[in-house]
Amino acid sequence: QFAKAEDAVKYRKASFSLMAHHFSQIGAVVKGEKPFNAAEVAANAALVETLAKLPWNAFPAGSESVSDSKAKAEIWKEADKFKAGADKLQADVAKLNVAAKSSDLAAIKTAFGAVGQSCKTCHDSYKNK
Ligand code: ASC
Repeated sequence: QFAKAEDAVKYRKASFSLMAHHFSQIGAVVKGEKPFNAAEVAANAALVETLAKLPWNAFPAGSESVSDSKAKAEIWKEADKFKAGADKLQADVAKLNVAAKSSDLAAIKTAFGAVGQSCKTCHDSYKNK
């Protein structure tokens, strides 16, 4: 899929950046910094659900040693646990998307919190500061 390890790093960073952007758009609404526009939240949640599928094939063996990557070696040492975290995130963002489509702000807040926890759990184990 990637000719060079650097290309995989670029790809996974790009997908995480886009995901963070669209997730934080929902975050602004959840935190009351932006008015609740249901269609906008739904559009962002749909994008997050799609984007959350992308990074996981971009962690090929050998890409742990790229210098501008924050990925920890544990990703490759605990591949099953890393995959479980990726699957959990995708299940959580699917729920966020369902909540977003319902236009129920309380449900969106709950689902948003679960996704954020999923992000954090993986970052704590697998991402360098
Ligand atoms: C974000 C973002 C993350 C997660 C994480 C949640 O908006 O960019 O990495 O939420 O901070 O704990």
